[in-house]
Amino acid sequence: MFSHFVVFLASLGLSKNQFAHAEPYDPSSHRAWNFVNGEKCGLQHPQQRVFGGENAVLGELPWVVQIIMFLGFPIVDSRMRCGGAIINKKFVLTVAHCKPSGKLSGKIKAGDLNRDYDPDCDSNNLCAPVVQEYDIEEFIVHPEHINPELGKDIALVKIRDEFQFNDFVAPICLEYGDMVLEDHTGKDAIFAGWGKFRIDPVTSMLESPAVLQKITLPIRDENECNVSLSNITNPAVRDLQQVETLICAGGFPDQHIYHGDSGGSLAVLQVVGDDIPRYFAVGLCSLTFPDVPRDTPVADIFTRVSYYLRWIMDTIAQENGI
Ligand SMILES: *[C@@H]1O[C@H](CO)[C@@H](O)[C@H](O)[C@H]1NC(C)=O
Ligand SMILES: CC(=O)N[C@H]1CO[C@H](CO)[C@@H](O)[C@@H]1O
Repeated sequence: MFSHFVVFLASLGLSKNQFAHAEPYDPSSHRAWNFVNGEKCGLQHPQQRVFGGENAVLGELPWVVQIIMFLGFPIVDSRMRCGGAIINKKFVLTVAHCKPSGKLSGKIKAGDLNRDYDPDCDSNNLCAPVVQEYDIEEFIVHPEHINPELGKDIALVKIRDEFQFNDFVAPICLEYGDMVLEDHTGKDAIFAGWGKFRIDPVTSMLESPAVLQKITLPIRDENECNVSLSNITNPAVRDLQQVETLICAGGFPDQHIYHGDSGGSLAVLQVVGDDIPRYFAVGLCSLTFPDVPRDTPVADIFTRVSYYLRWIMDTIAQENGI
């Protein structure tokens, strides 16, 4: 599963004090609050339990979407594919470096499980509705984003039309209240994507899965994040990082994330008050290290969503004219 966008900037001409100090933000009193965290956010609707294995099942991760790039025709190179998470009927949360550039255009696909079949059916012959595909109306990148190695790697994708919510297409929740102050260290998070996921033993080529893959990744502490940052090759870029705006996860030998998973969300199951447990988007896959040898694993770097909640809410408010 995966992503990797290491961009070398020869000279940046930036210094650390040019970045405004960011802080986590509680969005629950924002004027756009009723546009997110709908009644059905962060719930799983598994149609059938599967024990063991990494294949996701129908309805298990209904917020997961693919961002497919087109150059007239769909691009098959997994480095040109990304993931994202539905947060309401019009918006997907992803990373800025997934924005289609040049002559590329993008589309959003929701409600998919096995890319080779549509509709997807389980072994009991229970089928999901057909996959929903939408044109992108606007790909809104965080205004201070320059490149993924510098952080602020976050974006909102506004689709034309609206997602039709059902058990297989539904939003993830955004953190609110005291949750935005938690660093989540030590918790298990789930991550899912159709990125490259294994090396074919015969051809030694990296293979992409047909079925959405899920993986449980432990959230690491800040020190582990610093170790990951130390693996960024360009020192000028590395030293400008603000570790508190990142969240690091995984990095054990069998937990590599590969090309094609950028933008996917790291989801943590939380209970707030007397509500039922729901999945919340705490991170977005930004920088991974697929070339680091597996015996010196390095945790993958995600954008910490809680630092950008004010921007997310302001953008949704603006797009809704409120
Ligand atoms: C991580 O690095 C930053 C910047 O160098 C530093 O301020 C912070 O104390 C480090 N954190 C840990 C846990 O070592
Ligand atoms: C490939 C690479 O640079 N790996 C380094 C990542 O950072 C750790 C800790 O600083 C080093 O031990 C690795 O060699």
